[in-house]
This record gives sequence, structure tokens and C-alpha cells, in this order.
Amino acid sequence: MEEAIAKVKFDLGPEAIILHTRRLQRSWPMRLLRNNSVEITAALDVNLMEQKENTNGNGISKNGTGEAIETRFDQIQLEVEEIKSIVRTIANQLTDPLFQEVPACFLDVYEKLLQSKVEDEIAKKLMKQVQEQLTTSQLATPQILQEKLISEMAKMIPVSPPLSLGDEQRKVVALIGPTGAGKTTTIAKLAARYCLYEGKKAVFLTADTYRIAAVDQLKTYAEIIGAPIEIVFNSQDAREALERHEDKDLVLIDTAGRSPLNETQMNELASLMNVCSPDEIHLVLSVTTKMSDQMNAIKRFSVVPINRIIFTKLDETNTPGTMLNIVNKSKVAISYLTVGQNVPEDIKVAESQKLANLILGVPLDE
Ligand SMILES: Nc1nc2c(ncn2[C@@H]2O[C@H](COP(=O)(O)OP(=O)(O)OP(=O)(O)O)[C@@H](O)[C@H]2O)c(=O)[nH]1
Ligand SMILES: [Mg+2]
Repeated sequence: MEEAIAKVKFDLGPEAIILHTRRLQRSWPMRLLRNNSVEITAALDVNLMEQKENTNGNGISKNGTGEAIETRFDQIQLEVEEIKSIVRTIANQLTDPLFQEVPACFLDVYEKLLQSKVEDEIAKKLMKQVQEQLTTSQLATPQILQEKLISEMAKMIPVSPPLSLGDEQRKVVALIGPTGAGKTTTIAKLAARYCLYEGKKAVFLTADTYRIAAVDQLKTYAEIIGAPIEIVFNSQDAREALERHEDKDLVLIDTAGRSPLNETQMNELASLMNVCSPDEIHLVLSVTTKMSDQMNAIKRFSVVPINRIIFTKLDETNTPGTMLNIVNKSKVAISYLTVGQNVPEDIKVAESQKLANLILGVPLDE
């Protein structure tokens, strides 16, 4: 064994690393002819040698300290993780039948669209439109391809301008929607925006008398904003309240959260909307709700003429692509987006381009 190790060191030098040794036992008659032998597997550790070359023998790097090596090591580890995740993505793409017909230049954006929960059919339609409009060299430039995809996607997202309050006519706006979607909070944000920033006169009208806390919630906002509040229990109350506030610029009607599955509630809501005949009815949907439930809500709430959709709680989702699916089917324009619980700041006027960017992973504020 000693002799063999010496041979290894002679051949490979003192840095040689012994990986494996084995004594080869010969059977009795063979042992007469030859001695027992040993087998050694050895290798050179290239990394160790490089490291040694760069140090002055104390483990301290020539061009810095041990810290430099550690930093480099961390970098390499990060790079390895990155490569692993790319390999995983490519492996998934290769085995996923969805990716089979997608041209290579679209793989990256396609992955992003699916991650955002854009429906496959819509994603493929978008890519087809882009492919038809760009040249081969443009398609090979990821930035051009992505910009075109965003502009095509933006065309599929109808939006409405913010509430415009003229000098002459009062505007009546109602917010309806499933329970807990964010109607009352959004009404407070809108009222604050128009009353505090633009000096308009608003009144709150609430038909949410089912829960004591609901009226208190709106009353608190009304006090802060300095706007009157009317609590209506029936159609007659609603009619009278609207007459009393002819002088206001804006009437904001808050409604009780209704279950889209409850037909009686839907009919009650329809008759209230009939009496108030709002200029605009905004359906409030939380993006944290399952897409099929959001679609069902649109269908059921359509007993009243919905003009707009307000999507809420965008701060709580990483699948904003569902908004594209919903407006693509319903064709109802998006008016506002809400992005947090803070009144009044967490509300934004919907913009197609920004929404399309968001769906591809660019935050709304950029
Ligand atoms: N994270 C987040 N939370 C929100 C947003 N908008 C509203 N909320 C929260 O959602 C919860 C319900 O909000 P409300 O405004 O009371 O909802 P609602 O639709 O009036 O509820 P009901 O009247 O019970 O039907 C509250 O805790 C709000 O603070 C938003 O954009 N982001
Ligand atoms: Mg409410």
C-alpha cells in the first residue's frame, strides 16, 4: 500500500487525494505466482489547488482576505441556485404539453402569463397577435416582444375614466358586490378624494342596515370626511334622501354585501337600484376571490345594470391575470383598483397599460 501511495504522489503530486483503496486478494495457486496487489483510486482537486495558488500559505488570499473567498463562494452558490431554477423551468416546459406548441421566443412571457393565472386560451391568442405583427428579428429581441405583448394585452383591458363631477349635475354612484369585497372602504376612499382633495360636496347613502357595525363603519368615515350620511331602510327612505340632497355634487350609495347565490337579496338590491337609478353602478370584486366565484358574481349581480368593475385587494394577490380573464369575458370596463386598507390613499384609477404590466410582473407603481 505504501509503495502504491508513493506512486500516486509521484504521478499526481502532493495535492493528490486518495478516493478509494482496495486490496486484491488472489486465490491460493495464483498467490504462488504473484504477490497480492492493491488498487488505489486518486484524483487531483483542482479547486483546492487554485485556492492554494491564490493564498500565501496561511489560507489568506493574496488579493484580499478569507472574506473574499467566502463572498465569491456565496456568489457561486447564488448562481448555482439560479441555474438550477432555470433548468427546472425548462424541464417543466419540456414535459408540460401546454408549452409544446409555444415558439421558443415566447417561452418566458408565456410562463409569466400562466403564473399570473391568465387563461391559456387568452395567453395563446395574445402571443399569436404579437407573432403576426412583429418581424423575425423583432421577435428575437425580448424587450420588443414584451412591449408589444403588453400593448396588445392593454387593448384587451377596457377601463373607464375616473368619476367626473361637472359643475351642473349631481352624480349618483352605487357600489354593489359580494360580502367583504371592500365596498364601504372604497366608498370612503372615493369620498375623501373628491371632498378633501377637490372640495366637492358628497353625501353617503347606506342601505346596509343588516349589521349594526356596517352603519357605524360608514358613519366614522363620514365624520372624518365631513360629509352627511343617510341611512335608508326602504325605497321610500331612499327616494326622500335623494331629494334632500339635490345640492350635492356626488351621492355615494353603499349597499349591504349580498351573496350572489341568494335570489331574494339580488331582487332587493335590484329594486333599490331601480329607485335610486344611479348614473353609475360599480361592481366591487376582490381579486383574492376564486375566479369562478368572481365570474358567478358578475352573472348574478347583472340583475342590475353594472357599468363598471372595481377590483380590490390587489395588494393581496400574485395572480392579477384573473382580471384580464374576467374583463375579457364580461366586457365591463374597470374603473378603479384598490391596493390596501388605507383610506384614502390606497386607490388608483384603472389604466390598461399599467394593468398589463402588472400581469407580466411589473408593480403598479413603476
Ligand atoms: N388588503 C386590502 N384590504 C382591503 C382592501 N379594501 C378593503 N379591504 C379590507 O377588506 C375588509 C372588508 O372591507 P369593507 O369595505 O368593509 O367591505 P364591504 O364590501 O363593505 O363588506 P360588507 O359590507 O360586509 O359586504 C376590511 O378589513 C378592509 O380594510 C384592499 O384594497 N386591500
Ligand atoms: Mg360594507
